[in-house]
Amino acid sequence: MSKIYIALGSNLEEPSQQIYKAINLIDAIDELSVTHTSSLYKTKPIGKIDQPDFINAAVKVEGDISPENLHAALQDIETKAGRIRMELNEPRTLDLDILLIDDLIMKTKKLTVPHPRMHQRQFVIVPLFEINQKLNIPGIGSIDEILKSLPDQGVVKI
Ligand code: PH2
Ligand code: MG
Ligand code: MG
Repeated sequence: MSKIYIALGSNLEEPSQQIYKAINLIDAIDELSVTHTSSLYKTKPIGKIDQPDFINAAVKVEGDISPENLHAALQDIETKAGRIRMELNEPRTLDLDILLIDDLIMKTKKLTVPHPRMHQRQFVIVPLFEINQKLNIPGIGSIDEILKSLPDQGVVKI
């Protein structure tokens, strides 16, 4: 049974509803169950800043699924939410990013685990810390050290 952490984000078309719906759809994936859900956070956009604020959250899921099938299943949910893939960091109805799969470190053309930018983003680390304060990010370090190292990026629990 793998322990998997997924980040959720939305800044278009009722973002909070997008996040709640996505959590239900992740739980509905045959091989997986959602075991922990963070609060929702209102967050300032990082990267391209002239876009609406985001709602972000994180979930822990357990189950047996290959990284490739998990990635495909999450992309399916993004597509169902009406996500149109444009440029990196554009506004989106739904973004589902695999953060961690156990202690796995992997890099393919489609997928890098741990997520390569997760430790730079308060909108990922704050919800993740809420659901597990003891996490270790393989190759990077403990989540409490990462959290302490991050500057304020405008992340507010709602
Ligand atoms: N996602 C991005 C880029 N910037 N900023 C916030 N606050 N939240 C996000 O989910 C986000 C972002 C690319 O995936
Ligand atoms: Mg993302
Ligand atoms: Mg993504």
